[in-house]
Amino acid sequence: MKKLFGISLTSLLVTSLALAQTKPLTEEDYYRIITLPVPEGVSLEVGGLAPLPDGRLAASTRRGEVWLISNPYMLGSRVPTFKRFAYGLHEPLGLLYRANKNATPGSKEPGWYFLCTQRGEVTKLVDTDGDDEANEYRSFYKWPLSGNYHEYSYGPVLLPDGDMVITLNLGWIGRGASLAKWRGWMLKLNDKGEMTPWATGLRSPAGFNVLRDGTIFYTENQGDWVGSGRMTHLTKGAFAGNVAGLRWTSEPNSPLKLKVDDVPSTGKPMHEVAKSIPDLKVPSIWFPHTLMGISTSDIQEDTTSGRFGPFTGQLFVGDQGHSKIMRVALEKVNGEYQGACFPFREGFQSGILRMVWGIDGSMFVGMTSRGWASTGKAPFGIQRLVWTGKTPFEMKTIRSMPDGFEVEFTMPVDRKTAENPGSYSLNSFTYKYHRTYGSPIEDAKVVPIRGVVVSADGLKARIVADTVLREGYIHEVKAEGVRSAAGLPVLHPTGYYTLNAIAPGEKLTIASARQHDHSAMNAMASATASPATGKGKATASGRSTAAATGKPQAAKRVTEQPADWTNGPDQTITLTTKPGLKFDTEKVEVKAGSRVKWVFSNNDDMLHNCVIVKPATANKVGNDAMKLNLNGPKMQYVPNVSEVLYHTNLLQPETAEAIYFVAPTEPGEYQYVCTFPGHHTLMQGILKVVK
Ligand SMILES: [Cu+2]
Repeated sequence: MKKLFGISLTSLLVTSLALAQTKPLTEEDYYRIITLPVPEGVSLEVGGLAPLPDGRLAASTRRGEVWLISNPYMLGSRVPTFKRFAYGLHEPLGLLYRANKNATPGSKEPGWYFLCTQRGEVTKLVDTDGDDEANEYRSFYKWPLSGNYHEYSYGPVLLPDGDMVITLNLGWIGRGASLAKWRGWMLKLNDKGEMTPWATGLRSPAGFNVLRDGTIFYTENQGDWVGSGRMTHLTKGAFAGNVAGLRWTSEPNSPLKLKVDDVPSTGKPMHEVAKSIPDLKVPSIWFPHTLMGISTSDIQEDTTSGRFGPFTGQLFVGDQGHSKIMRVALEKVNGEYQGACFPFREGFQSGILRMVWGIDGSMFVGMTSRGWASTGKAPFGIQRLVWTGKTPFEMKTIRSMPDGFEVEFTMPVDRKTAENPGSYSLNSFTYKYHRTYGSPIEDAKVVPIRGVVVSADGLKARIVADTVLREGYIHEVKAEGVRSAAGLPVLHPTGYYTLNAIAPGEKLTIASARQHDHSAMNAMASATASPATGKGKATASGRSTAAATGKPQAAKRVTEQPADWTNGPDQTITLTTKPGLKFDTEKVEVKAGSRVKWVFSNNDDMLHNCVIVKPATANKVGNDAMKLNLNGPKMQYVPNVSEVLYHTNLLQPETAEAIYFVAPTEPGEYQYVCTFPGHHTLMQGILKVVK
């Protein structure tokens, strides 16, 4: 009787829990985005953000202005007010507030000033008369420019010893190029404006920061010599991978001597190549392209002592193209940083370039989309990210173990699901290191799981692999089946651990659970289709099978003129690209049933494809492409769905491809679209088929 009662009480509890969870919790329940209203006429394309100790926030813009924003916290429901502090600057992509050491009580010295980085110099902006407008623009440190449009300059970032660092973007001439001195470098500046070259191998170093312990990290975007987004620890003399900056290593003050010709473009993984090039610094974190974002930006260490939630000491990394923020948990193994990245918060209004802490431990996020598209549709803006006080159920961190990984959760787990190896999956893969733009996912393998041991406090799960893990590889760790003690699924059940070195220590003795086949299948399924649990309906089985084979559909991409087209094509259409994620032509007309030669020429500085789809399906197909996950690159981001009629492959910058097809016989407004993740909403056109 007692037992029966116990059971019914349990089932009652389960029922009420299930009821309480009919509306699944989302990121919004834990971190709220608050939009700062921007006055009419202010183009707040944020290049730099600097919080002032008095609670104001300063923003430098790509239009060359610096704005002082009062009450950015919108206290008392009051709107923030904007005051223009400086103008006429050349695309300042960084802003630093500095207290003036010479301002003693009673002196006429202003108490503070800004340093901002224009394309060609770091400039000191001083308001000498206290009216909140700069009346001195003093050159602090200068460098030459070639005039190439891609020569962005960023910083400065203050180091704990009072020195500063800046970074100089490579120019773009169909590949990254260092056309003027120190392009592709991080430079260190002291208080007097004296420069020491610090590190090179940089390509597009918009995001860099220093941790409290003085460690300098920078983030890199996919490109030539960069298989995917990544974050690298820049020690003095480090070479981070792109060869263009090595042009300047013969300069007497260069901290390294490595030359361009010393770095072979073999396509072997970076960690392999690094074995024979000691200066080559492998990243601490890889952000797998499109799975974690597409263009990394700013880095911020959580120094809020818990005011921003349970991730104190971890890093947040912005993403321009996906308008989102990722989270990074680092650890040191054999004296070097490595660790895991996780999704954190998406849904910002524009492309994220800057993130800074407000005085209340909330985060200001500065955005701009110009020149690059982003998921957020606004052209610019500032939003504030505020923790609601609720702790999300997350994988807080992943640690390397001699025989697998240890996942630490933010809250105690439900033991039954957490101890089941079927609740997890592990995959490993790497990228090519070569002069080509980007890389497919290389050498992917499912890692079988031998067993899982949950700690006594229910906060940690040790996942023991049934094989030796591969050093240098990225490991995808999924915990989709795990529930918290309160029954919640993991808010973001996927993390990517960059396993440069396997941590030393004791291995666990666990008898093999003979789960291999089962867990391997789970892993494949979750890598190819939408998540088995949570959002998204299961996809048709035919599609996931095709996706698993990873083969593009040959008949939809014919690259040689068919033999029976003896008179050639009836029509040749040539399309190219425009900056800002556009095709150069937005409407093309062909005759129904005619023979078409379709030439797509990618003259942009990033990867694109061209996919011809049925009327009104471009957005649907674009979304399908995003869901290809680990299989996306090898499928050219072309989903195997009936809406896709014809397509090119994913094209490298400065390459072209011609495809041949017979136009649909049914007239209508068909569409062409680039399905590279993040592009499809902007990069579309109409293919009008007429009788
Ligand atoms: Cu594209």
